[in-house]
This record gives sequence, structure tokens and C-alpha cells, in this order.
Amino acid sequence: MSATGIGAAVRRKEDQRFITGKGQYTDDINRPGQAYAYFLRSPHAHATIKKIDAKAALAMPGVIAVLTGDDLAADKIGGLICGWMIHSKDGSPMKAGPHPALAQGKVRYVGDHVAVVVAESLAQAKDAAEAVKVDYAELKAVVDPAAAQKNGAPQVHDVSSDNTVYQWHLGDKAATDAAFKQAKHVTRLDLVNNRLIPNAIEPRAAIGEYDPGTDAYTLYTTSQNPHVARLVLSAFVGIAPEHKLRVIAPDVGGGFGSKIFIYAEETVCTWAAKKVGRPVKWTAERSESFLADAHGRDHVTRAELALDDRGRILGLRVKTIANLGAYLSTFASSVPTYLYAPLLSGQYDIPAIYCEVDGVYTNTAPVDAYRGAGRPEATFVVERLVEVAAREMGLDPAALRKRNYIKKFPHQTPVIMNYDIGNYHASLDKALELADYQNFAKRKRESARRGRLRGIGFSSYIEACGIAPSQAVGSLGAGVGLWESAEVRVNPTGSVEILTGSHSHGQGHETTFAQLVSDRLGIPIEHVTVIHGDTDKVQFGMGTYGSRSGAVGMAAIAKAIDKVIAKGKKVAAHVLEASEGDIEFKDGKFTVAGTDKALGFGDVALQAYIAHKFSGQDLEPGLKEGAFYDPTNFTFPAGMHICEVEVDPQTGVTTIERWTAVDDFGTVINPMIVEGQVHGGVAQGIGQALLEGARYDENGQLVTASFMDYCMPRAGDLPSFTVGMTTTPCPSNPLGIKGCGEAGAIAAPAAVINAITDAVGHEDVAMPATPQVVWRACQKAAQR
Ligand code: MCN
Repeated sequence: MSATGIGAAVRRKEDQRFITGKGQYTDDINRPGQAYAYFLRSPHAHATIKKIDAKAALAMPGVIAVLTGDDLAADKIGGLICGWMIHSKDGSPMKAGPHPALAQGKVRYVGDHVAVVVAESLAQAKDAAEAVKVDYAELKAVVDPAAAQKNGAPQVHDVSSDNTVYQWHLGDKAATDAAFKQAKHVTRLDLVNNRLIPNAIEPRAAIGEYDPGTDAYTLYTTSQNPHVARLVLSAFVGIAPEHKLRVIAPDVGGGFGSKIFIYAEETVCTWAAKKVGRPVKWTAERSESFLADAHGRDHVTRAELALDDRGRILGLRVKTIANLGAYLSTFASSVPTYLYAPLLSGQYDIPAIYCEVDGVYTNTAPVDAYRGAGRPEATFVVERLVEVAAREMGLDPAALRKRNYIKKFPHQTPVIMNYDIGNYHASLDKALELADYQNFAKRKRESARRGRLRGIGFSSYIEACGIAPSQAVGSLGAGVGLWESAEVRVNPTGSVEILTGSHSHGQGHETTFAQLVSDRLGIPIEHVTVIHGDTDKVQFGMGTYGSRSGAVGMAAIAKAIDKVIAKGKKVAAHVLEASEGDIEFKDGKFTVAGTDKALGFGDVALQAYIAHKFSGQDLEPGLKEGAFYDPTNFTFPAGMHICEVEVDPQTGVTTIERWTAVDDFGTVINPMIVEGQVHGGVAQGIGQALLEGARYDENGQLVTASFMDYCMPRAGDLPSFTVGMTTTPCPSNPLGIKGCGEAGAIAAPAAVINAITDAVGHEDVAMPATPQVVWRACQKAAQR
């Protein structure tokens, strides 16, 4: 292994820029003559708009325009779309209500976009927004999805009389019912997967610009997938033809899924730029992010696990109601269905699984993908069930897991997924050792001496990531295949530019992608530049989500590198006057096999451009190759996370004492970046388990609308992490990589809640397990 190649813990190249304040985020960009947008948002969760009177606002200083949904409609600007078609059990398509970028006749959640004010300054736009008079006729709101399905509930969209978007199912109901009939033990749980609000450090932002000279638009935006944003804004929303719209996603300060989607604000800023003849800039205030960024999770689930008398799992039955909010966001329909139910087998060999999911509209912010997207919810269901089953049957939870782990690969689950490779026993054994499980009882006694309750919780998670494979996601309802593209451009002096359709917003692609190139081409990592996030530079790409950039994005780069080497061999053969078949490439050198005749990579690059050496030959000048990569399967990262907590029964305060994570990410490119990804994911999972939870009151007002009421984890809430790895290289990409970006967030909530319930005498504890929730559980346990 070279010091900067695959497997090396190289420090992140991009950090020099970020930690010295030289990053260029959307809000750092200012365009000549730019004006500022401020969105007037609905104060009501549900209301019809009778009239909007902007006369007074338009007369205020600095105001350039006040635009509404009528203006959008007049310009034939289409609504925002959900890209996955889900069908109900009866075969009917999901009921997708209209989603205009500015409300047309009705508002459906607090924070919904009513109008945009464009002014010379942000302060003037804000002041004027207050002067826009909106005549609302308030309607009754519904925020609870089960209540929304009941007769007489307020109707969010005309297309669905009972607010149900779809009633979807997966698996074999008859086989699962039969498994439950045979069972000697059935564990039943009612679970709530709490609604989360993504809080990337950088809020969303957009600048729309229109150039009348070329009749072309540019959109600068905080996007995880600028090419998809351009495609949607062109082909579906109808802002401009694709070649007349450039989307630039510069440095982006975190997304965690919430910046995949095409939102109202970037749509409106781009459209408005032409209308007002000025660049239009918008940056979210944190309070707007709380209200109107797509939220995550929000499931209510009844789950049942059937076991025989020896603890063998026979079947799993799940019914979930997923709150989708007021509108279907871009991925909203796929997250609680195809990214959820197919993972319900977990790491276990479960013969029969049946799952039903109802997607439901409510008067709340749209819900969509948030780190893990569906897979944390699935892991929570399975891992809570297994843990509770073990306790109920008097079995060791680690032993029950081991008894049911899948042993042979590939393994076809009853819910679509074909797990290609893994070694779950190895992860468990290593985690038990690192967590010092054998001395847990001793530590528990020691805690008890101090009046504290100690508990241990396990989470054997699995995820399907590396999204593509196009054929699979296409047949699951995705509107598109999700391959990735790359171009490797070698300069005449041998330095290399990588153009990728992936987008880095905290994952360190500028480093890991350069490591791959350095490794394969034998050139210094400093000679490699990674270019992404600009539709004028990179021709097309699917962007970053679903932990796909390593397994799919880097695989495309590897394929393009192979082509560069093949072309380099042709050039070297001509220059060295040898036959192409005799040229070997190793450690950055093209050598005639068995001789000392060789050319360095840079020499070959130069010769490729100084074409006179092989003019007239059947060889084009230049050294630049592109590739697309579409894997044959998802990647299936898996592992075991063990959480050890101490609970103070007097106050209900939970302290995480130990965290052990043993993950299998296949071949690891950069262990330091991967560990960082695990730490970040676990921190978010701990946040969900202990602290975070979006709450609406019965009128649809978001009562957790600031950091005062919505508690994010801080360093002091987190333990030191012990991280270990096991490795089964992934067979569906040439690098053997499995995704690592979501694993921690998927594994953590179940581990934390399992540990707390263990500590408090197996009383059920809901997320977020705040001191109040845990204290009540302690009280209940004490009264038993
Ligand atoms: N990597 C590696 N070896 C592996 C797997 C990955 O060295 N076996 C490296 C990759 O090269 C990349 C990083 O680890 O530099 C993450 O790779 P991957 O798992 O492929 O995930 P993506 O790059 O596709 O990132 C998406 C993933 C997701 S889905 C969310 S959500 C998330 C996450 O990444 N959002 C993040 N991590 C985040 N980290 C930050 N800082 N900010 C976000 O918004």
C-alpha cells in the first residue's frame, strides 16, 4: 500500500480550504446586481387562500416584485414532482396531489410558500412581506396520520378522500400467517420512529440568474445532485430547456439527504431571475429550515416476530403508517416502502415476512430521505423485536442473534433483496470482544453500587446502499436508472482531473477519489484534482445519496482509469517501438516486458498530446476517457453496534458509557474518513434516540421550531467510539467497496433504546428517550 493509495489514512485534501475559511458556499457567492428573495410562508397548517393583496408591499422602498402561485401558473411553470411511482395492493397508482412551488388556492402546512417578495435588500424584502395581505379561510388541520385516515378527517388533497397516498405491501402474507400459527413464542411491539428535522450546518440557499444575451439561466444551489436538479427543473417544472440551464452546487455544508430534493425556493429564484431581470438570491434562515426542509422518519408501526421454542425466527409481520406530510417530496414515496420493507430481514434468515405500509398525507412539512432513509426505521423494527424476544424467552440477546444470522451467501430474502456477501458472526464476535461483553455483569454491579442502572444494547444492522443498480431501482418504481459517470482527463504533463457525477458535501471525495487515481496511475495525490457539482463541467451524474459515491461513483472512475491505461499502452508501444501486447503498466511506468525500456506516466501523457510521434497511425491524440458504471446489485454493508448506558433513576438522565462499532464496508479506501463517517452517523442516531423529535400541536403548529426546543446532540452527549472492521469485499463493483455514509445512523437508535430498556428493567422506552421518558420508565419498573 502506498502512503496515499487505497487503504491509506490520508488527511482530507479539502480540509485546508474548509478550516481556513476559504470554502465557497452558495451564500458566499454574490452576483452583480443581485436582488434578494424572501418567502412569505403560511402561518396556518390548512387554509384556502381567498385573496392576496400585494399593493401596499409593492409600494414599499426597494421592492421589485411580489410573485404568487398565479404568476407561476400564468408562466406555465409546473409543480414539483415525486420521482418514484408506488402502487397500492389493489394495483392503483399512488395519489399524488399537486405541489406548486408557490401555493395555488390552498396552503397545506405551516411554512408552505405563499408568495415571494424580491427587493433590493433582504431587510426590504422582509419588511414588504409583512405588508402582503393574505385573506385565508382557515380549515381544520390533521397532523396524526392514523387520525388523517379516519372518516371525517380534514382532506389535505382532493385526490385522496381519506388522505391515503398508497396502501402498499411486500412479502407473502399466507406464508407469514402460517409461520405465526406454528410459533411457540410471539413478540409484539408498537413502535414510533420519531420525526426528525435535518440540520446541516449550512442552511439551504439558491441564487437564480438569467442572461438575456444567451437566453440562459444559472442556478447556484445547495444541492447533493445538481444534474438531477437541472433535469427536473427543465423536463418537469419547465423553467428552461436543459442546455439553457446551468446548475452549480459549490461547496455544500452537509445535506444528510435533505438537499437531494428539488424545493420551491430554488425553482422560484431561477424563474424569478428572468421576471425581474436581476439575479435573485435566497438563503434560508434556520427557522425556515425547521419549517420547510423535508423532515425525516415519522413511522408508527405494529410489529410481530414469530419464533419456535428454541429461538429460531419463523416469521415477521409489520404494519406501518408513514406520515408523508402535506406534499410528496422527491423521494418521499420510496423511503417508507422500497428503502424500508426490503431491509426487514435484517441479518437474519427469516423464512416468511409480510409488510404493509400506508403512506398518508397530513398538514405537516413534507417527509423524505434523511441519513439512512427507511433503513434506520427497518433496523429499529427488527432489532427491537429481536432484543425483546430474547429477554422474553430468557435468552442471551447476542446468542439469539447468532442463532438466526444468515450463514450462507448469496442469500435471497423473502423481501426482494439478494444479499451478496457478509460475515455477521465475525462482526458480532469482534464487537463482543471489543465491548468486553464478558465483564458487563461486573460493570453492572459496580454501577448498582453507585445507585445507577447499567444496560447493554445490541444492533445488528444491515443496509442496502450503492444506489443504483438501475435495473432494480427502475423496476421498484424509480423514474430513472441511477448509474454514475466519470471522466479522467490527463493533462500533457501527467496531472489528472477527475470529473464525477457524485457530489461531495462533507464525505471527502476530493481525497478518496484522488487516492484511487494515485493508486491506479502511480502519480502523487497532489497531481489529482476532483471536479464535481457543475453541470457545465461534468456532463451528467446522479449525485450523492444512498452511500453510493464509493461503490458507484468510484467504480466509474476506476473503469475510466482502465481505459486511460489501455490507451497509454498504445501510446507507449508506438514511442518505445514495441508491440502493444508487450507493454506492462505498473507503479506509474509503462515498460516493455522483460526489458528496461520504460516510460513514466507523465512521459506517455506528453507523447499522447505531442501527436507527431504516431501521426498516421491508427491512434487518436490525447489522453482522456469516460465511463459509466451501473452495478449489478446494491452493496450490503452490515455490522454490530453495541451501546452501554448508565441511567440515573432519580433524574432519568442517560449517559452513554461505551460505544463499540464493528462494520463491514468491504474494501476501505480511507480508514480515517470511514471512521469519521461512522462517528457522524452514530452521533445522528444517538440524537434520534435520546434528544431529537419534531412535534406539531393539534393545529399543525410546529412547536419544536428552533434549537431551543429541538435538541441536537453535542459533543458532551457522545461517548468515545471504539471502531473495528471486518471485511468481505463487495462483488458488485470492481473495488470491493460497500457504502459507509449512513451505517452509524442506521445502527444507533436501536442500540441505544435496547441498552436503556435493558437498564430500566425492560420497560418500553420511546424515542427520544429524554430524561422525562426514562424517569417514567424507571418509576413504572419500580412499581412492578
Ligand atoms: N469510503 C471509503 N471506503 C469505503 C466506503 C466509502 O473510503 N469502503 C469513503 C468514500 O470514498 C467517501 C466516504 O467514504 O469519501 C463516504 O462514502 P459513501 O459511503 O459512498 O457515501 P457517499 O459519499 O455517497 O455519501 C453519502 C452518505 C449519505 S447517504 C449521507 S445521508 C451522508 C453521508 O454520506 N451525508 C453526509 N455522510 C455525510 N457526511 C457529511 N459530512 N455530511 C453529510 O451531509
